[in-house]
Amino acid sequence: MSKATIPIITAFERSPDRGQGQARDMRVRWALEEVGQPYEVRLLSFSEMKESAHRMRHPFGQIPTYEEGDLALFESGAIVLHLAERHAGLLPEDANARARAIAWMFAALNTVEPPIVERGMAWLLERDKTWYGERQVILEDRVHVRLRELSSRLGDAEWLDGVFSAGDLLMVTVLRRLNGSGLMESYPSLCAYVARGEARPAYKRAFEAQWAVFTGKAPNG
Ligand SMILES: N[C@@H](CCC(=O)N[C@@H](CS)C(=O)NCC(=O)O)C(=O)O
Repeated sequence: MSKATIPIITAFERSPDRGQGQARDMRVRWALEEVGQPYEVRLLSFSEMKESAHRMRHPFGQIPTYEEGDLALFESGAIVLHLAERHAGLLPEDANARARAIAWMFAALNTVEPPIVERGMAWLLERDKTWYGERQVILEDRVHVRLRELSSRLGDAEWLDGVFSAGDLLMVTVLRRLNGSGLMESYPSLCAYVARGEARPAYKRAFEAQWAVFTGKAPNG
C-alpha cells in the first residue's frame, strides 16, 4: 500500500474507558499492527460522530471507521476481516482453517460479545433502578454461560483453532470488556488466553497508541 493510501481510522477523542483499550478502535489498531500496516487516526468528539460528515462514513454515527483510498468501511469486524484478507498473518492459508477462523470472528462478535455488552449497558444506564439487582443476576448468568462454553472449548490450547488468527484478536478484545467485572476470574484458561493476546507486541503497540490519545501524547491527539 503506498503512502497515498495510508488508511485512516476514527477513534474517540475522549474515550469513556479512560484509555483502557476497550473501545472498538483497539481491534482495528491491533489488526493494523499485526499486519504491519501504518495508519492515521481521526479523533472525533461525540457531537462530531453524529454529524453528517461522519455519518457518510458510519450510518450509525459511531467509531471505528476505516478509509483507504476510495474505500470507506464501518463495523470493527468487517474492518478486521478486510485487513486479514488483504494481508498475511491474520488468517490461515488453508481454506478450511481460514473458514473456521472467520467463524470464530463471528462467534466473538455475534455470540460472546452481545451478553457482555448487554451487562455493561445495564450497569451504565440502569444501575440506579430498583430492579437492577435482579436484572444484574440474569445478565451475569448469561455471560457465565458463554464464558463456561468458551473455556471448555479452548481447554489448554494457546489459541482457538491452531495458530493465532483474527478470530483470537476479536475474541480477546471482546473478553477484555469484562476487565474489572470479576466475572472472568473463575476461568483461569480464559484469563491466560487474554494475557497471551495482550502480550503480543502488536497488541502492546496498539494499546500504547490509544493510551497516548488518553494522555494527550498522541501525534494527532
Ligand atoms: N458493531 C459496531 C459497534 C460500534 C460501537 O458501538 N462503537 C462505540 C464505541 S466502541 C461507539 O461509537 N459508541 C458511541 C455511540 O454509539 O454513540 C462495531 O463493532 O464497530
